[in-house]
Amino acid sequence: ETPQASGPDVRVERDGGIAIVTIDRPAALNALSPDVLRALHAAFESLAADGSAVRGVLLTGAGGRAFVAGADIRAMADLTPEQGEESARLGHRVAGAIEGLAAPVIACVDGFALGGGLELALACDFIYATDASTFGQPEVRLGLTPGFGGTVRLPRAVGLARAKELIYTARRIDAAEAAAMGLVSRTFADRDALFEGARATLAEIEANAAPAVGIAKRVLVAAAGRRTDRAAEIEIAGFGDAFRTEDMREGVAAFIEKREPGFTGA
Ligand code: CO8
Repeated sequence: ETPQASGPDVRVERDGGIAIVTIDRPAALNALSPDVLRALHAAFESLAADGSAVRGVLLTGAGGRAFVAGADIRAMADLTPEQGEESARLGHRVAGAIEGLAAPVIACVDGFALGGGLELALACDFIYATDASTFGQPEVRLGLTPGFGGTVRLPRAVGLARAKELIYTARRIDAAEAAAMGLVSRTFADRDALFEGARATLAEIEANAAPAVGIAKRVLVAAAGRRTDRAAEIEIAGFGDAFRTEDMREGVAAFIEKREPGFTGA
């Protein structure tokens, strides 16, 4: 694994087509200060600039206790309403960079994923977690509201009623409960198993046509929350786009010729 971009709070390592982005601020349980958010944004922008060389991303937190324990509460204490909006906007820009990356991003949660931390995980394509992980939207206990996508993506993940219950109660739930409600896709006994499982999933994805995976992600992100007719149009356009790719010709030809496809990513 080779370090790629390194800041004080966010590390990016590359291992072949896989990038591992680590939020490394364990003394504050990886809380999202404005600096961390800017470094995350820069990390995902730099991965996007690498184009098709990046086939999958694992996003995680360092220190063994937290994925991310939320936005940095100390940094929010004295903000004006306008500055509060601006910090939420910065969070949304990070979510946009994650959702805008063609390659899938798996949130690898080992420990607390609270507030802005859960919202960051929700901006990823799906969430894998260790059994010891904890999830929640504790904002209202601080007099805050979710500001980094919690009211947008949490209802999509778990349904409106469960999202309301989690947000209004500020209740923390464990990985088993999070998995039962569909918030977490898979749970693992420990951190090693978590990364082994996440890498195995990325390898499964990597065997498929990269342009098709990228189009599917773009369509899924763009269609989320849209009216059926609009979502259908987005899907139809994406389906057409797949026909522009060499990998689509190769995948279909390989099926007809009863052989394994040789995808090139073109
Ligand atoms: N911000 C800043 N510092 C934090 C945060 C945080 N969110 N969470 C933990 N820390 C710090 C603690 O202050 C402590 O620092 P120190 O040692 O200097 O006192 C250190 O991390 C360790 O934390 P604890 O001693 O509290 O550890 P415990 O094991 O006792 O408790 C908890 C762990 C339960 C996770 C506890 O730390 C906690 O409740 N943290 C806050 C969780 C929270 O409320 N998060 C939501 C924040 S609000 C939010 O995320 C809004 C999102 C919208 C923002 C939009 C833009 C990003």
